[in-house]
Amino acid sequence: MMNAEYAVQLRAAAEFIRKHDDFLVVSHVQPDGDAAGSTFGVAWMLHTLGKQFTLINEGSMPSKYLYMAGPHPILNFEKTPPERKFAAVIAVDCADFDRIGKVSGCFAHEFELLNVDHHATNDLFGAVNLVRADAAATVEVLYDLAEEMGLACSDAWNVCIYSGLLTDTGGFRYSNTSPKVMSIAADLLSRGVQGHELAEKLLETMTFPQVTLLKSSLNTLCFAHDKRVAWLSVSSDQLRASGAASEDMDGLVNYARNVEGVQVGMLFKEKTPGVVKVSLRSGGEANVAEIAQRFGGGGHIRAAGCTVEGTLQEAIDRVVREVGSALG
Ligand SMILES: [Mn+2]
Repeated sequence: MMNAEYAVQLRAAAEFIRKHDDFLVVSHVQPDGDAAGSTFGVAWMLHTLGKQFTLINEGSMPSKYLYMAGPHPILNFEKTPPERKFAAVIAVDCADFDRIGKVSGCFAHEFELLNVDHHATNDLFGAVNLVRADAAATVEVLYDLAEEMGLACSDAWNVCIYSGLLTDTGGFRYSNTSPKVMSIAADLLSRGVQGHELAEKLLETMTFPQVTLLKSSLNTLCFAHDKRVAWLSVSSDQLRASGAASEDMDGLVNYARNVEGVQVGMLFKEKTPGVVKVSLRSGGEANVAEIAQRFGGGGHIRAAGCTVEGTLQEAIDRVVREVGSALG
């Protein structure tokens, strides 16, 4: 079932793409699999339509996603900012304008922006907005758009869409794994996508620095409050010694949260001496957004974050005490 408002958005988005040539396509800073899949997915759609386009992100696109790029290079704005401005912009997987980061510096004075996203908090910052909050991923919205435009999509595009679905649903495990997600995935598989290869590449394979970091961070696993609270920590020395990048810390917090009986799992990351970033995950009833707010942070009920000043141990002591009092 498609609501009438979304049908209007789809028509407007299709019209936006048809009427412009020469697009700038951008996703958010620190792109994930859905950001990458939707950036390159849009590129393949524009390629099929014979349009001009340039792909730019604020930082570098992680190399593990570049198999989706085909012949389309993606510029790193910080290293090679373009010398020209763009009047037609397509932003993908960005909940608000700030997520675009510095790339907005190459928008023309009077730019028109198509905002394609699936975040419930999207503030509709585009001239045209194509936002469906019950979509599991931005690539799911692109699938709708390709259908609306009657585009015959390439094998490479199918791979982009499947990759975004796979990563934003955690391998078809999270609560956003709807019947629609599974039917799109089934369609893509029937058109030849090798799902097991993408799962291996995106979800299973760990680099040597990642596994080194995992090994050293698991050594820090601690429990408190009747093992209802668990945490890991990563000092800046540990991160450096492993050779891992900061995005390699992303999934570590789950090792604390996934322990049976744990209600709040946390990861303490020393960013610079005296500054500690804390990721909080709730395994059940606990509202971690509320706990993060006590330290000036925020987030969702089951996933939140904050930044605490002090040494790693001081931050751990303060936050673990607060979590204990929140759990009662
Ligand atoms: Mn997404």
